[in-house]
Amino acid sequence: MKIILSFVVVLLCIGTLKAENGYELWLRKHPAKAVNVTTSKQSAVLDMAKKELTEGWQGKAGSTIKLIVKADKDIKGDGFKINEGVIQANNELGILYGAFELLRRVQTGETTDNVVSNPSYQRRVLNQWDNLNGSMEHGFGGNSLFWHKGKDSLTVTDAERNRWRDYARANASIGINGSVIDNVNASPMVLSTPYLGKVKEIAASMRPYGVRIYLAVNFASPIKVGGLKTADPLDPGVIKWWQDKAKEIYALIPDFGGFLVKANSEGQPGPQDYKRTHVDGANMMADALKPYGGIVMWRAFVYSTTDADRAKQAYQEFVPLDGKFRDNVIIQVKNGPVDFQPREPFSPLFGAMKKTSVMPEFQITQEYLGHAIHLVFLSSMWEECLKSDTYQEGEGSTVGKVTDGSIYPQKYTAIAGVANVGLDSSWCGHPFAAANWYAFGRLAWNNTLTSDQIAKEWLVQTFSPRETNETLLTATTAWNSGFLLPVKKMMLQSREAAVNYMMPLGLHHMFSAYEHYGPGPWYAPPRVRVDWTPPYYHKADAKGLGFDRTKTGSDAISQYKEPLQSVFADVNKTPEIYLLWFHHLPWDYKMKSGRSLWEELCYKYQDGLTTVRDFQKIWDNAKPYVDSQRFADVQTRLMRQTRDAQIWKDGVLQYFQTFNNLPFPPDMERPMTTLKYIEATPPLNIK
Ligand code: GCW
Repeated sequence: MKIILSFVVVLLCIGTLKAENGYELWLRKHPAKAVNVTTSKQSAVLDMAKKELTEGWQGKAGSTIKLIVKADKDIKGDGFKINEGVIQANNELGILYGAFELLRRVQTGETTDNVVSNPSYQRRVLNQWDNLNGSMEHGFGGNSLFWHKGKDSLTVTDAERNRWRDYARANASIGINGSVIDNVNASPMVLSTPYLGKVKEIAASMRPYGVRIYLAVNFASPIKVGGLKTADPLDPGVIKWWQDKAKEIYALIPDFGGFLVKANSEGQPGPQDYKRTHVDGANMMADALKPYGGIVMWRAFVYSTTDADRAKQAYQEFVPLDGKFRDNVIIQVKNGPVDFQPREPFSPLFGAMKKTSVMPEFQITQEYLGHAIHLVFLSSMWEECLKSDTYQEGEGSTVGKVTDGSIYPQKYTAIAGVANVGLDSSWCGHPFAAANWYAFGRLAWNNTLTSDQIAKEWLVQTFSPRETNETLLTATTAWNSGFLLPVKKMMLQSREAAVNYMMPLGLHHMFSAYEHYGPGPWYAPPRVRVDWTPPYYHKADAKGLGFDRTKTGSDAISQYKEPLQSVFADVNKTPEIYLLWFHHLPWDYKMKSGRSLWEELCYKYQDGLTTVRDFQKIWDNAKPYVDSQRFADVQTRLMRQTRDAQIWKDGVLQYFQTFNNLPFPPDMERPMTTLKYIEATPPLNIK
């Protein structure tokens, strides 16, 4: 009987699932139940919390919820407590976060009593790589939300204000409280007075949701905008220029967050242009912002061709500067030592700078993970990084703990995510890419959450049936087993699948030069700097494969604290997921599975491809539970992902065969296209 009922209910659902474009994200409206929300006082933020609860309540009809702003020793920063219908926080923003959490808990069926929730990081910041002409660097969710070209580029419309408010609301719902609204490859123009006028407008739209504005700034701004002859950080004129600029900004935007700086990196100007150090540059800006409580997020993403191993350079440059930065400078470090690859070990800078605030930088936009075409849930990758043990202060000194203030005293703690959000109606392009935005926010709030939990929360909020009447609730069992469990499993497998079909076993940076999408392990034109070409990283030759980073090679392993150094030094102890990151090994090297390295590689690629093919089946089976628009959208993208996984496998393996001349294992699927064809085909991501 139950089964029949579930079936009927599913059929009912199918009939009523209206097309959705994804604009509502994880905040989809359901018919609300009656609720009585009381507040200890009146304010704009509390009114918003009240509105969210009243319009989104799905708990018991007639419940009462009290919102109380009152300090409590268990509540830190903008954290909150939820217990027996009361949300308590130190400040109003905490109440807003508590309201979103309560709604989520009701929806996901989690406890709503005895909840104490404090943020892992004080500053939870998106980095928009938005250019002032409206394009986005590696953005796949459409053009910039903030900037566009044309003579009206600085006039602000109501439609824009509404969109910014919706963006801020989505961020607030997951605890994100900051946004850097321009690209780290920054245009000096953003600091010009007309542009600051627009920044003021953007800040005003986001302020009610507690999302502060930050700007990425160009180090040469005093020359380009100020008309000075130099940008030398020790020059009194330059110092004064930044002080005046800070004063101008804070007069417009009193809660301005601060600056993000990419200096002396990939051709950007910086203090080294004047024979000064990162400390000179960062401290000069920090001093200018200090009177107003602003911070400087100074990126450690630096490398040049002078060292034989790019993976070592950030550490080499920054560790000697430890302890010299002002307390309102935070060094922003990418999760891995090279560059947002599908898999890297954690950056050795984490935990190594003991007297300086350090913040992780993750990449939400899928520059190296299939753009908005591949379904890849990045939470697994960030969880892996945050839980990696640096051993810097003994066992348990995870990346999470050495950056969130629990091991080292840091005046400011922060975390950044390079955003995947743009003007598309679905915000991020791929419907599942929104899960990565969501996951970043949730991990920034609680860096010990599991990806399993995050995937579940996101799926329930993003796809659960909107109906809430009793009969339809009996659909839950069918929905759980027919949709939630298989689709969650797919999400949780997706990052490993991408690693497998792109670059398994510690391989990295094997992308084609075109937009870092398809395979290009062969790409090495004579005049391109070597550290921008894949052979620099995979080092394939007739004998073997991989980058020797042990003592016999670049010795990058010496940047890791014991016992990790010894683990990575020893090929038998190195986890196989990092094998070719640390070692150059013969093609016939015996793997733990008993296979040779070559065979294992073949099977990994095969595994990645097969897993993605299975994703197509999982998604097709989920059809009854998804509206037609989102269903078809994901289905089409999965088709392309599967084709691309095939091309990755065929391209990379046939390329390696040109070195090793080895046959494919007997039971492995044969390629569908020749290497020659793949090399000559235009980049995969171009339709
Ligand atoms: O991964 C590289 C990207 C660049 C980016 C750079 C960075 C914004 O290919 O486009 O520039 O990293 O993080 O600064």
